[in-house]
Amino acid sequence: MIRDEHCGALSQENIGDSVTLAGWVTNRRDLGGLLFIDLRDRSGIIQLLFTPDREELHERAGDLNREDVVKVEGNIIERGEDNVNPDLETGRIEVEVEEMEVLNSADHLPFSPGNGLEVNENTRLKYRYLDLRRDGMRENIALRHRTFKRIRDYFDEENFWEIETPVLTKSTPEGARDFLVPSRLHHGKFYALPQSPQLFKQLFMVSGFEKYFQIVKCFRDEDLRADRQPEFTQLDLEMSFVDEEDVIEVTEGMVKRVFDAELEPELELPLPRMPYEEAMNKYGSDRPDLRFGLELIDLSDAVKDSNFKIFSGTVAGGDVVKGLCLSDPIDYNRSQLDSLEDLVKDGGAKGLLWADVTEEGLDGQFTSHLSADTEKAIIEEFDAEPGDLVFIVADSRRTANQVLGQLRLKLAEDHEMIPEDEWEFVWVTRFPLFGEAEAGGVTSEHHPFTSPRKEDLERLEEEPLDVEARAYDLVLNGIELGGGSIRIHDRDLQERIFDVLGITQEEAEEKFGFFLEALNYGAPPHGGIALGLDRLVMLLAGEDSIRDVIAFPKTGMAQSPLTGAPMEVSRGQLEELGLSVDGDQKG
Ligand code: AMO
Repeated sequence: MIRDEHCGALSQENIGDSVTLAGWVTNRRDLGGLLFIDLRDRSGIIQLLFTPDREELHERAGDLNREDVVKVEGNIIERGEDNVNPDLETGRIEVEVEEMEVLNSADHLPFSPGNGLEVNENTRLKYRYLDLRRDGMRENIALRHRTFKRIRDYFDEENFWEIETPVLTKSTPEGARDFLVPSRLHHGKFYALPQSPQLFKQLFMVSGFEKYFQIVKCFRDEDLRADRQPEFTQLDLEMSFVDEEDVIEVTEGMVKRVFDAELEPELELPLPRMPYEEAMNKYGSDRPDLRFGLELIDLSDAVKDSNFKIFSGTVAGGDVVKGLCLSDPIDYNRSQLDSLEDLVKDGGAKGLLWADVTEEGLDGQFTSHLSADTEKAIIEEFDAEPGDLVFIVADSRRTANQVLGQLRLKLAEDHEMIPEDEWEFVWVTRFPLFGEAEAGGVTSEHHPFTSPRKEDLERLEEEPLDVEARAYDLVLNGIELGGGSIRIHDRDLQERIFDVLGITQEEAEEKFGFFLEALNYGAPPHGGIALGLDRLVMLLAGEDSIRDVIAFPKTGMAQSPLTGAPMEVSRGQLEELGLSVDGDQKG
């Protein structure tokens, strides 16, 4: 062994010990001949002391550069009372160095890990291995490791088996584009990288494995955001002979294990639940952030007879008038209010009305059109006080909820209403099975293998939008952590669902024939869930982006500044694959 101790593991108990350490030169201070160097390894930092009486050693230490890799031998001594560093775990001791060997010297670095945060993210990602030397990143990666370990231990105790599923596979419909891999042996054919192991885990249930889990990479070619990466990690699980409650219970146990190990206070189970419809109506989102109120208020009843046509006409047409009431509003100027209106217009709403609440009633551009009674009814419905600011949207229920949901988040941010260090979990339940597809017809809210509620089976074809799914999503602080469902285990029902989705029998056969056939050979009732582990660790770490908890993430443009991926390939490689690419190729 090159060393016999780790820097961060030493304490006053080691005073008098002679130790051999190895690590990186972090800081150097020259105090009138006494030379101090902070030596860092993964476990932490310890101060090295070079005294001038060891002249040659002292001189060599003076020549060290930041991030040089060195090995030192010396004795642990107590620091003088004046030299104690309370910010450092090892701040009461130091190593009086007797020998030093430079194991490798470092060139001038593109940035120093110590101030990595001031560097732009592209540079950090290009030199990610240096960025990972930062305390914050190292802690995040360590937290990720601890969390994965706890999850594995938990599911092992719960009798689950971790089983891998193929990465070169066939498309699984999770609503994103597939990443494709061309086949060399079969020109013109492609593997798809899995968007999730959905069908394979269901096949495990047909195999009789009963309880499966996997920490697994998934791949989705979709627009990236702070909480989305093209490759990300799921905790995927599936169970046989279960209903919703069983899956929810085992998931909650895992979440509790993981959170209690890192955070206070202890998580109380069961976690709260909210039907989808309530989430949409009150918060305008199926992933409501419950750390603050600011609920959406339905004014339709209060304004249905108003002489203001925008209100009465909207309600008469079957649409809704809804709004938000803000207490202690900041002093928005006109252009800020206009940009709030742009926000809701970008979301598809026709417009946004706003008014101040005064002792006399409402005061806004549109309020001269309102009778005193309507004003009073609106104020009552909002439970508003003088000084409040109200925002109102008249639109289809879907649009009104959606844009007010976005406005709610924006107003909460502007007013710093979102407390940090609060953990508001909620299971969103009773999802619709289908939503309206943009191109007409319906599309799956989750995925097409989700089971409808038994009671709704007879209206599957006639009123698909009213069919409820046996699905549940786990939401934390407004972020969707995971989603799952009880599945269809009956081939006829699965085919009916494909039919409602407009997937022809031939298409279904071509895409999922292998799976449909499996349903013929004794498929047990089953269900499961998948959680986004990058998101879970991001929340535990208090970060805003999953990039900060992934060792080598992609940029928002799905590129790796480190490796240069994606990259062009040689003509030879393309030919082998039977492919050609438009435009110039490197030869
Ligand atoms: P779903 O598509 O909801 O369900 O995915 C489960 C969870 O995975 C996370 N997630 C992502 N994280 C980072 N980047 C992404 N691009 C990304 N996409 C999804 C989210 C999400 O809640 N097979 C089903 C699960 C099931 O039914 O069992 C599935 O994949 O946290």
